[in-house]
Amino acid sequence: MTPAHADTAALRTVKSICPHDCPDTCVMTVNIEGDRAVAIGGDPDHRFTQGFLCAKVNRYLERVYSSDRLLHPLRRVGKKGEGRFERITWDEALDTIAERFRSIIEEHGAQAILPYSYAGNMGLLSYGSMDRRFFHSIGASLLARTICSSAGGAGLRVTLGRSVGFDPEAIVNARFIVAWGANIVSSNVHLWPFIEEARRRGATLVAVDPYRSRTAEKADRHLALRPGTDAALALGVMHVIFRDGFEDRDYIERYTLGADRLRERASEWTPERTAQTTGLTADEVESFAREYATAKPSAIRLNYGLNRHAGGGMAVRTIACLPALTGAWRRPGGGVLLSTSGTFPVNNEALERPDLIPPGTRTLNMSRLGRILLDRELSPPVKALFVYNSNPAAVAPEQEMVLAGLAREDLFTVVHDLFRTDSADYADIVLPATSTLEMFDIHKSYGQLYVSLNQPAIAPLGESKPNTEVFRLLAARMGLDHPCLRESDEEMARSVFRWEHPHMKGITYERLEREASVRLSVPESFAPFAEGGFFTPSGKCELYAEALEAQGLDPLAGYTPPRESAATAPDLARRFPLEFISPPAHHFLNSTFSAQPVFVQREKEPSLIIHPTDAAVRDIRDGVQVRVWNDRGAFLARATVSDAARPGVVVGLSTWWPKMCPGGRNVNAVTSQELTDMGGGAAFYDALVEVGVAASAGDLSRRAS
Ligand SMILES: Nc1nc2c(c(=O)[nH]1)N[C@H]1C(S)=C(S)[C@@H](COP(=O)(O)OP(=O)(O)OC[C@H]3O[C@@H](n4cnc5c(=O)[nH]c(N)nc54)[C@H](O)[C@@H]3O)O[C@H]1N2
Ligand SMILES: Nc1nc2c(c(=O)[nH]1)N[C@H]1C(S)=C(S)[C@@H](COP(=O)(O)OP(=O)(O)OC[C@H]3O[C@@H](n4cnc5c(=O)[nH]c(N)nc54)[C@H](O)[C@@H]3O)O[C@H]1N2
Ligand SMILES: [Mo]
Repeated sequence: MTPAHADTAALRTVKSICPHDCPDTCVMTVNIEGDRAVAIGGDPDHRFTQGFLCAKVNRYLERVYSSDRLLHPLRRVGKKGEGRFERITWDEALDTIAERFRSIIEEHGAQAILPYSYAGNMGLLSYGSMDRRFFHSIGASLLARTICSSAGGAGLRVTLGRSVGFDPEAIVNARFIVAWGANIVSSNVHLWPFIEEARRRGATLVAVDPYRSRTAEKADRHLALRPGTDAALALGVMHVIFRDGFEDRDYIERYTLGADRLRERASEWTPERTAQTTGLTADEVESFAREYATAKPSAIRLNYGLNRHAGGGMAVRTIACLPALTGAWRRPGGGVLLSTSGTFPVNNEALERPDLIPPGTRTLNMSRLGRILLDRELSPPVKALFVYNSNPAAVAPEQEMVLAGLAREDLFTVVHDLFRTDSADYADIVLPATSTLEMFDIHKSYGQLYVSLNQPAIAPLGESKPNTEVFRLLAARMGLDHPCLRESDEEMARSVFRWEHPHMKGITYERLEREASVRLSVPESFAPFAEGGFFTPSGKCELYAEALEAQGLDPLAGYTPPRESAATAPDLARRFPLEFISPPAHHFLNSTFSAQPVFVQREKEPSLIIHPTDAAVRDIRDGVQVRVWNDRGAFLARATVSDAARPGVVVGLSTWWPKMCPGGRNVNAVTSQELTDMGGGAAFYDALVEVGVAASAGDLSRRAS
């Protein structure tokens, strides 16, 4: 045995970066024996990861080495959706795709091709680099990536100017913390130790959530408001702030725009009116407002739960006005945090090459995939769909339409994934993807402030390939000759950031190679708007924003009610009286991990949490199978009768793979393709339903009697 060989056979530890759609972007330590990863953990030296991983990624090696992994390209031999395939070579797969793309371009034009991707892998290269360059070069339709955060992002940007918030590590300084539409324990668990530290120092934690989530359970108080009424609560808080003189006049005068108008609007939102709209009591509103306004500083951790409503953009915007009124931004740990991603100086122009987009190219909204695929007027129609980093058959709204669209015989579909998802079952060609341990990438984060480099820990399993390589190969196969289509991953990674930006001071590519993860060059106790400096056109926190006026929207922060609720759609609510929300299950991440046996075992089966009062009038006992339906569709679930759901609200934890659900449909059977007020986002949690005991197991159709 040569010494070199002895070396590789020995146990070594490398660092990898978790690429999943989560604010934490963890640094993992991976033990390798020979060519195999044998253990995984959180990097103890990383200040945000703090040596532990979440419930899901702790079991990551079971995912990497799963016998269900796709290891070579496949061609469909059965009917669409049936899931019967035969093995083919990469050459055959690439030739088939290139040939079909060419003939579709010839017959219908390149815009008949639609990429469909989201955040299955959040590495900057995997999320969007060579893929974008490729689709831009051929002139494919553009995809508006709206399925997650675009409403809240738009609301935040119009108010603060950028997706920037308080430094999450500084939350230890907060005296009052609001988890607002944020189930931190499940979906941002690495913030939790910082919150615990703040609580040890005396902070109070309040959860604002229609559902008693794991976070609400652990909080000091829980405000279980009606879904989609968050902005009303924020206005009620403002009412108390102005009425009782809790505002920071100096901060308001120097650093905000439109405070007088907002004060006037808030004056109408008495605690009584706020209580009526939100379903809270006036006392709850009063004491929440007082505590929020007088604790110094107060921190609001927003997450995307409250942006999945018709008024989601406005909800985030109105809440984001609060810290400017109380001056909470003055101190580290004060303010709001929805996303840190705007703190990273990413060079999107270099990465995605939008300059290659042919002028006039149309943009299609991913949150309307069902409509797009079934639209007979669309010209040109979508004739080819290339799905990667996403599982639309499970996660896109109005599932009946999505599946009917995917089942179209004249649609050519490619799916690139690690597993045979429901979406893959509808594909003509399935391509195997690498896991993060098998690839190279570079990362920012949307919930912390570290730049991270992921170097391959092990070789790709089977014939799997990373996203960048697939599009590099396809570009070559189609004879595209732009030099940017030949760049290596390392070349792209070297141009991913504006390295000269002050936040990158002292950070180099070589340093990332050595250290894997480095904190942005921002002060230790970082208070981004302590002295104003908002990124808006006026440089102020825009309580009143002319930019919105120009879009025909209400320029003043306010309240946009839900589209589907008893107050706003009384006729609909008579037929479908229950408000339905479908937040993430603790052991799933969207639909990633939803087929991994250990997590299926823990989540057991699709469930519907229903309040005892709502259950009683429907004769629903704990543990029976129920049917949940509206005019868009139906799904089946096991009833959990519990006051964890507030009266009038039912909760279906998501996202199961439809093919693993009884009846073959999941929560998205009843969600809608209507969009949010800002950002063209999906309004998953804006849905009225009715629930009844199911006729028989697996029967989706209406109850027989
Ligand atoms: N374990 C796990 N972690 C995840 C994810 C996952 O699926 N699983 N998803 C990742 C993704 S894609 C994202 S975008 C992020 C954020 O993902 P989010 O889906 O925002 O995750 P949560 O933080 O669980 O926030 C949802 C919370 O908002 C509540 N909610 C629903 N409607 C309303 C409302 O109208 N008002 C208020 N105040 N609350 C409401 C829900 O009951 C739930 O407890 O997390 C990421 N992290
Ligand atoms: N009802 C309801 N629906 C929802 C939500 C909800 O709360 N309720 N949440 C919404 C939100 S916030 C989001 S972000 C979307 C998420 O929607 P998606 O981004 O579609 O997320 P996933 O369902 O996790 O699917 C990601 C897929 O990418 C694959 N993948 C992972 N890494 C790679 C890679 O490197 N290359 C390739 N090619 N594939 C990879 C995974 O195996 C997985 O199958 O869902 C939305 N849908
Ligand atoms: Mo998301």
